[in-house]
Amino acid sequence: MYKTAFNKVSVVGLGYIGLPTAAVIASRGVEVVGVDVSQHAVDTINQGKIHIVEPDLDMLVQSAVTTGKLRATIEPEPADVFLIAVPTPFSEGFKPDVSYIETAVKKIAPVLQKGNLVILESTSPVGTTEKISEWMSEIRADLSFPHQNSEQADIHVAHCPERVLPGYVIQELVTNDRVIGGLTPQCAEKAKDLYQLFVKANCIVTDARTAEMAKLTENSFRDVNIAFANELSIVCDKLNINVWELINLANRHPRVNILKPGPGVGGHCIAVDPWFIVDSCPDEARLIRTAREVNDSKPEFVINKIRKVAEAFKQPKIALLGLAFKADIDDLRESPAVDIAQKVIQEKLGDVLIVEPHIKELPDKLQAGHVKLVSLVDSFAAANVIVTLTDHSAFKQVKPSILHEKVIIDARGIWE
Ligand code: SAJ
Repeated sequence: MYKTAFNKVSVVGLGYIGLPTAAVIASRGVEVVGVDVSQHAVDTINQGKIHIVEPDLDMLVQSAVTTGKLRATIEPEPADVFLIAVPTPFSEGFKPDVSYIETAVKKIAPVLQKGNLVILESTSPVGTTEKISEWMSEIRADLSFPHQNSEQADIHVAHCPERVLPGYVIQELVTNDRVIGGLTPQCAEKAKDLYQLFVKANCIVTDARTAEMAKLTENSFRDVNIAFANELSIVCDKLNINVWELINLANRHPRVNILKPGPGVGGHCIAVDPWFIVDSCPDEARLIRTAREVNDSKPEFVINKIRKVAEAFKQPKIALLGLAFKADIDDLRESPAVDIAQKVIQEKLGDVLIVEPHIKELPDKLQAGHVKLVSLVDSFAAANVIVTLTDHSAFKQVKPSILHEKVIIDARGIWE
């Protein structure tokens, strides 16, 4: 058991970040109340089960619920800390949509009490933490907030962006350093006390705007580097050079470390967050915008390859290997592989065999007469064209001798 000034923590948003965070805090002996708009999520968690897929999360939630340290509700209730972990997608024209944050903040405002700490974990455009302080003050004129009253405020407000990698969330929640940005230095120190309950790595304090930008920078750095690899793959295709061999060779230089080209960048973070910087500084963030455009153009490049290859067959049978947005997970959200499959199906480029070992049924948008979800073995038995869209470990086991009998579009470089 840990000694702490926080007796009760409320986690608002029980998704991929909120639920693991709630369970980890509860595992440290603190009472945690999770709040979510989904009755299904709330009911599932209260039964000690989980509604999302993440290794080891089921055991952690089950134990936290069984010991009475974690429960979920629809309506917020008073607590010492409110930790907001709701989605921040983009809307029309790649504009950040902070409406989930605004709704969450306006829901907790009525139950706030003097001395409370409010932490925003959602990835957010610069300036959002100041805004949540303002939104709360509009509803609670009886309390003072850090944007008005600096260090003397009744409520403390900080931003501590989540940085965990899907598939490794439970481990990274504890082992990753945390950047904690307060609206005032005292806000940051208070938030640091909370994270030190469960983070074994460094908790580094800064101001809220820098913390917001740090998170956007991390994902933009990755996006720009993947875009470099993707652009190289397009250049090499034109110059008739094997990009995988090229990258291997270039990476032998002690200061070169090129990432992997692929069919595009998926998921709900790296393909989204750079737009938040572009939206704030459209004239300045030129490289960041171009990287997004390069990565977003990659699915069409792969579809073009499939079109060309399919034309050569009387009866093209196209096996698409992988739908998930990255290796060894079941997450199909914002996956370029799904977009590519959808286009191949819509354009009726041939019979389509989809191999995705992590799902049992095809998503609705990929259901069509000439499409089947099959095993890897069956796909190789039937298809004349094989396209790799996700680098699942299972696909790496294919014997090279079988590959010679097929036309291969290895967009992930699995067999290179
Ligand atoms: N990808 C490539 N080539 C590569 C690496 C990745 O094409 O060399 C593709 C993947 O296939 C995938 C996409 O990029 O489609 C993103 O995958 P990822 O593994 O790079 O990242 P995410 O989106 O799963 O998680 C990222 C992480 N951020 C960084 O690594 C900087 C994670 O730490 C963040 O917490 C997460 O975003 C988030 O929630 O923001």
